[in-house]
Amino acid sequence: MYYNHPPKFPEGFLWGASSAAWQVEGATKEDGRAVSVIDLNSQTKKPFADNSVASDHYHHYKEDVALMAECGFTSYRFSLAWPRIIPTADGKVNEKGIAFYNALIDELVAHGITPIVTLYHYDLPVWVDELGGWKNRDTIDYFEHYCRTCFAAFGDRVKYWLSINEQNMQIVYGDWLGVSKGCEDWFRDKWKINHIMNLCHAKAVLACHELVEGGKIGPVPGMVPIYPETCKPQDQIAAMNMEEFTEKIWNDTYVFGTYSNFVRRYWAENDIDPDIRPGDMELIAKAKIDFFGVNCYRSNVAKDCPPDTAFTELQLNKDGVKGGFVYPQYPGLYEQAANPYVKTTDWDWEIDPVAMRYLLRYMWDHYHLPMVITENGFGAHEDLGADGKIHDQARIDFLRDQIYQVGLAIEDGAEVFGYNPWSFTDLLSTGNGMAKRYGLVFINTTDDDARDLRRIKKDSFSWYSRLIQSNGTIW
Ligand code: BGP
Repeated sequence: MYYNHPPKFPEGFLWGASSAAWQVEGATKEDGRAVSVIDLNSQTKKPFADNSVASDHYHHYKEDVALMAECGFTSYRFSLAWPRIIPTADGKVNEKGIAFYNALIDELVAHGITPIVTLYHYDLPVWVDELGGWKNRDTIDYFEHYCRTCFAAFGDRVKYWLSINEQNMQIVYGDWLGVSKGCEDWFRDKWKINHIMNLCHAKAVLACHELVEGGKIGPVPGMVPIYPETCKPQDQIAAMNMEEFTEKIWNDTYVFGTYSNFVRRYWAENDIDPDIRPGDMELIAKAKIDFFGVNCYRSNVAKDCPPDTAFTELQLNKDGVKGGFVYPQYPGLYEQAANPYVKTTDWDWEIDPVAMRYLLRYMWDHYHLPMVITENGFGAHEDLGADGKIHDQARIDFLRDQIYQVGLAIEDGAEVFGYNPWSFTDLLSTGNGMAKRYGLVFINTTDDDARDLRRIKKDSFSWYSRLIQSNGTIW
């Protein structure tokens, strides 16, 4: 529907930004933090990025929160590091880890900023991995102990919790995110791992409702809205297949507490046993989520891929030179294709604000649950200009157009209570270190040179601040 007025955001809408512990904190060897698998995994990527420094938020958190307050934030979405809180296999709580997050949360609350806290954002402690990691059902108990520790320590001030960041992407991109390490038959093993993750998620939901008074919790799917390439009927089925295999299977289980007929048929056809044991489905069904955290950066296109098509493996653009992405072909399921109607970033990510409106309406129509945007943003090559500043007009354009579409989705009836783009400060990209920056605040550091880690507000910081002050009415 077209409206004859700009969209309006509800009073009390949460405006903030987002981060994850291993990408922003640094201090990986300080105050008892253990090593995580993502520390090791990211060191295999190029350019090499040293997680031990990252944005050094661990030592700059007060300055960072002061900047958030200056920008006008009313929320901040960040993650807790499991290896900082439970660094050893004996399950002993690291009080210095608790103290750091207590200080951060207190600082946020003192500035009127609502914390939105992710329990797990890829940083599996190496000690858990050595005991079998996501392949081992004991991990469910380790994870529950970690979650209960967090709820008990921070639940008096943190009321919005997020369970697992992008479980779907961890399964879809198992190799890229290091989850498939050690699996002999990833094609089948991933469904066992996924089931264990679903049980971990369920334990977190139940423990949150038990331990946190007034606590709300939801998952964080990584969402990429999918269009059929044409109105050819087979393209529509291909788009539905892609939607199932990249996101819908996960969301349906979170909300309906079952595995859909679609995925059960797929498992049967492909001789896949996800190792569902007695009591598992009852546990999953009991864990009712309160809302969805939604990560969305781009959109995709799918087209028909008949069974006699050759298999082509997906290749991510890993260096930020346009054209590096290889569209995959999955015979009998779907093929991915380029979208001639949208522009792309240097990493070939589609710049598609309308996808945001489509996604929020799609999620609302399917699940009727409130949503908070936990990630959305523009990754770019950036460094200080001759004037010592960052003029990131492209990011301002990106955010403005995306936020406008969030507003339209709200006008359309979707319940959305906050917007937290990725990211507040520059931080390590999952695969590209500091070479791919997302922040509203520049961090003066690079992959090769730690520099002085100075915080420098980009043009987008001032623009976003004005937008927040107007509750989303300046364009
Ligand atoms: C999401 C992750 C984030 C973040 C973001 C951007 O999928 O939850 O951790 O990294 O993607 O991705 P990248 O850093 O690869 O550009």
